[in-house]
Amino acid sequence: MIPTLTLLTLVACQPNGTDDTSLGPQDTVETGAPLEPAWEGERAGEGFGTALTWRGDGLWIGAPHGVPGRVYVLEGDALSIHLEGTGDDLLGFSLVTTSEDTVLIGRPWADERAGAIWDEDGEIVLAGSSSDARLGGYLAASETDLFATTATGWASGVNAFDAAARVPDAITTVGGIPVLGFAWGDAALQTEERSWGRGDDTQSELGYSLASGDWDGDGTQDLAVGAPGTQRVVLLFGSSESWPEVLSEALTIEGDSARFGHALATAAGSGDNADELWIGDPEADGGLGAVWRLSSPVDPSAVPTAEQVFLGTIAAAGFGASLALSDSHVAVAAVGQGESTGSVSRFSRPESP
Ligand SMILES: [Ca+2]
Repeated sequence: MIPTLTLLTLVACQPNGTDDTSLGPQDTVETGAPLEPAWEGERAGEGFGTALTWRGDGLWIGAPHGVPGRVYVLEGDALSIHLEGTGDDLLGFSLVTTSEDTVLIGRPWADERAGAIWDEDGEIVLAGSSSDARLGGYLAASETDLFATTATGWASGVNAFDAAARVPDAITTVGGIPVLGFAWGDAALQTEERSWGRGDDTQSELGYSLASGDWDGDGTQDLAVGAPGTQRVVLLFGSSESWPEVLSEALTIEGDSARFGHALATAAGSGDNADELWIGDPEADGGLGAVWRLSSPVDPSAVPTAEQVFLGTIAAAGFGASLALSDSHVAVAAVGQGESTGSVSRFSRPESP
């Protein structure tokens, strides 16, 4: 029996509904000049930028919705096709860079939707157990293990976890523990030992996006959970006990844009021990899309502020649908809709405020 805890009870004691919790209108910060306007995909509707990951100075870009799926690599100013899948396989729907600096690639519709994980040479690292297993929709890497979502949970080498829920919308690891996010249904978050409900707010899409990092710089990993349906991001702070057995704090950050929290990304902090949390909304500002950064380190006893760092320039392009941070750069995808090719912008990473 999995104990269930409602997140809303966790956040109910936090300051809420005051001016301090609202981002309010903000100007774009002029600290991150784009190195180039953008790089575009080659095929209409291929979903260029659906997934992004950095390895060193190279940016890996998934374009899963073309047939076949494709992975591009941007090195310097040169964009090249690195891998193509076979058929309608969604190659590149997910990407992750491991602690050993290898890039792994999800291919969730491969082989009658059994799914597979490829290494960067197109060799199979892990394959789905049966048709419709959909292995590899999303990927997460801990220091030692790779976790891939399946149609009902996650798989990792010989281990698998069936959450008996819908197809997960997100996965991350916190302190080595895999956490699944579900935007709909009773459970918003689930680990092997515990699940968190979404309470009465059934439209919040709490669990749509996840990111882990040490937001307060206390040496213990924390979790950020996006709720873009209600323009919120919830922070769960780990304790010195093993996560997630004890949650010392929960904070809710409220945005005033359309889908604040749609995308989350972690950036290793500069100058202190805390990580930075970056937040994307592809529908912000009348459809231009925007990207925010939380002030760092976060004080768990106060609602953190978020500054808008980048603002999209093309309506309905979906700028901010996905994000990836390296030590020196920020990549932001405008995945686009319909027949759009999608594009990815690369920015110098602004100094921490
Ligand atoms: Ca922490």
